[in-house]
Amino acid sequence: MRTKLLCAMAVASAACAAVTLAGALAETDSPPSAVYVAELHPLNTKATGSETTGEARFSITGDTLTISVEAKRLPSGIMHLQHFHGLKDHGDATCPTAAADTNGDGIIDLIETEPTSGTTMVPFHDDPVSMEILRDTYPKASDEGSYHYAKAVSLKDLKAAFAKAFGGQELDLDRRVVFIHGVLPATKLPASAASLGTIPAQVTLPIACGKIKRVEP
Ligand SMILES: [Cu+2]
Repeated sequence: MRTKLLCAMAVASAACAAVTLAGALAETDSPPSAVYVAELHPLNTKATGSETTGEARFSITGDTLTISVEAKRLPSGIMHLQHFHGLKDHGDATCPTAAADTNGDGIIDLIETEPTSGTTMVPFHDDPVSMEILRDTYPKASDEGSYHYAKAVSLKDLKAAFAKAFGGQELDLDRRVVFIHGVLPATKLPASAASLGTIPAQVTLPIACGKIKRVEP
């Protein structure tokens, strides 16, 4: 910004051109070394009443992993849990299909996602490195039912926290899936809709899922 202002005041000066060039080089100097993307597709649309979609993006530059999630058509005005899930045995996690509804209650609840998608691994809230799943700092959908989440973390710190929590496993982003959870508290769900511990099924109900794929380089 400052460079632009100075340049505007000293058009065509050689010093200005040099500064501008240096700035441009610095910007192109460090492209991300890897980018992973998950296209999020709706799940449990009968319960949500909306087709939640979005994109989760993982961009690595040096030691910085930037996690961002754009989501729309969410149940509005409430916080939504979001994580990547994965299999603990180095397997390749996939998003659940209709076949995951093994009890046939018309809902794919969190527990029914486990055979294909594994367990809850890394949370996307204000402190992913904490690995704490229960927090009140997940993004909240606007009244229009959308949110944008972005968080930069130290890749080294996240890898260490992950290895500690999951028996030395690597992050292996392209073997994971991203889930967004949560419907309005008043949403009627069958009593058979299972959840984690005492958390209401409305909080953990999966509403969108996407397989993480490496897109760059
Ligand atoms: Cu999750």
